[in-house]
Amino acid sequence: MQHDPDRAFVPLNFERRPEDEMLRRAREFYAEMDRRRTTRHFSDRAVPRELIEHAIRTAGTAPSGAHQQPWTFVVVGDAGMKRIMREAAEEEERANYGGRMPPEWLHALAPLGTDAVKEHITTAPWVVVLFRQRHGVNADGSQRTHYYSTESCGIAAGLFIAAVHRMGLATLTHTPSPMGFLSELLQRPANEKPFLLMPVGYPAADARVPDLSRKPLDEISAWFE
Ligand code: IYR
Repeated sequence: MQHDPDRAFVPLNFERRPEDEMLRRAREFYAEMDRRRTTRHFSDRAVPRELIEHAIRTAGTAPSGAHQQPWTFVVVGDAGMKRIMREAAEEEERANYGGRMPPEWLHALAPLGTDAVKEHITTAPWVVVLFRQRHGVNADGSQRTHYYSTESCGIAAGLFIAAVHRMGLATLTHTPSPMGFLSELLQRPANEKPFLLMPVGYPAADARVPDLSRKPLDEISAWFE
């Protein structure tokens, strides 16, 4: 590696723990994350802005290609903007559910109970739209390549979802398709592409989730020991 001697390195601030404590923490974190569920049913109860700020800060700790941090989190709490976003998303989704998605896709979605109605966009107090910066823009307006921006944004989204769950709120990963209308509505620059829309709030008192189970460890891993 070509190490640039002018770039500072600092000691890693790493906390060593006894193995029994590591195992306890690993179990506790898994148990907490395994309680996370995606629900489509949100309460309109207000959520302090500071909580969303913290979820975004946590997402921003994600590793990224060449540490380029190729993400912008656009946060919408404005009721009028949420209504316009919902209308635009529902228009696209009506086309999707009404024939643009092939039968195989509709069949795969059937157990999740999704449809073209996107009530969560107007009900949840906050809608966070994660934009992926396809490339950076230098001070002179020229383009700077961003490496692995899709993977980077996926990791950041995962941390955002974990942060939201950990603080006691719910979110939903929604990918209205196509999503281009969000760039225009939210006035994003041309280098940014909408990646994921995540309403954040309390689940509704009568929130329901599909009766799903998760694949066990042996189905999601392969080991060479
Ligand atoms: N974008 C549509 C369809 C949809 C697709 C997948 I893959 C899902 O897991 C859920 C929905 C929608 O948001 O309804």
